[in-house]
Amino acid sequence: MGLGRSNKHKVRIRDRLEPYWRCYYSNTDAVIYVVDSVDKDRMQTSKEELHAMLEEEELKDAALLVFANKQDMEGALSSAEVADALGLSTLKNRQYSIYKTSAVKGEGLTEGLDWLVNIIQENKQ
Ligand SMILES: Nc1nc2c(ncn2[C@@H]2O[C@H](COP(=O)(O)OP(=O)(O)OP(=O)(O)O)[C@@H](O)[C@H]2O)c(=O)[nH]1
Ligand SMILES: [Mg+2]
Repeated sequence: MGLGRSNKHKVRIRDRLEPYWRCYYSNTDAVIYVVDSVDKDRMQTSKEELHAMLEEEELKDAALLVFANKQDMEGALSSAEVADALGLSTLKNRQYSIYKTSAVKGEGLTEGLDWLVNIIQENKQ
């Protein structure tokens, strides 16, 4: 939500919408999780929300693609640091990968999506 709202306001909206997220989980092959690599203060929250979401039964077989985004900005955590902050190595029975991206420069996105397309094709065979 990039509508210039305060964090407090956004958290309130999120708490209201969260119950509806799971309506969209069925028939999901993959989750693409975009992380602001500069927003260190919210990495822990981001970690908790990711792990909670992946506990959903309907996401049991979904591959996980993480974009460590905003790499063009000063102070961005590396993809290894984002992976560590999100606790990706603790994920069990999950196909996942992380790519560093800059959405504004258009970098890293195709690499990540190529990985995902391959995984999904392999899983369908
Ligand atoms: N420099 C840079 N800016 C980006 C990138 N991707 C998105 N943005 C910009 O980030 C702004 C939105 O910031 P976000 O952190 O996604 O959203 P937010 O408004 O902070 O809301 P939150 O979801 O609460 O973090 C927009 O102005 C985007 O253009 C990127 O890769 N690099
Ligand atoms: Mg932000």
